Amino acid sequence: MQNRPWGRVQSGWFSVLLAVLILAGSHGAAAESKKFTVINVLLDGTKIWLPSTLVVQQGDEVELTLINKLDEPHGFKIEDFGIEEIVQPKAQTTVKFTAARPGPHGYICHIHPPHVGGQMLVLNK
Ligand SMILES: [Cu+2]
Repeated sequence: MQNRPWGRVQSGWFSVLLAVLILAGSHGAAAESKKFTVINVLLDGTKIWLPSTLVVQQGDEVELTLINKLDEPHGFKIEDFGIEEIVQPKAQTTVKFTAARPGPHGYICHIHPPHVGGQMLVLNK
């Protein structure tokens, strides 16, 4: 009679432990999906895509939501990944790609050279 509750508790913990191990295993093995929001703002008279640095792991599936808060179209280009978008005023767009190549990959507004961009840093797996 008294062994039954113990049996239940132990198998309960075992299930939790098993689930944690399975989750931990899949977490480490599969490429992750990384989502970021990148916003175009005017700061002291300078147009800037923020944040200025994004960090991902090589092989990650990257999803960027590009938001343009300003009154004219702006570009977002990551040449190394073949990304070249125009984001309309007060609008947003989403781009998806795989961060296949490690290293720093700059992003710019390709229609306004003074417009400040940033970099996506892809870490080696
Ligand atoms: Cu621009």
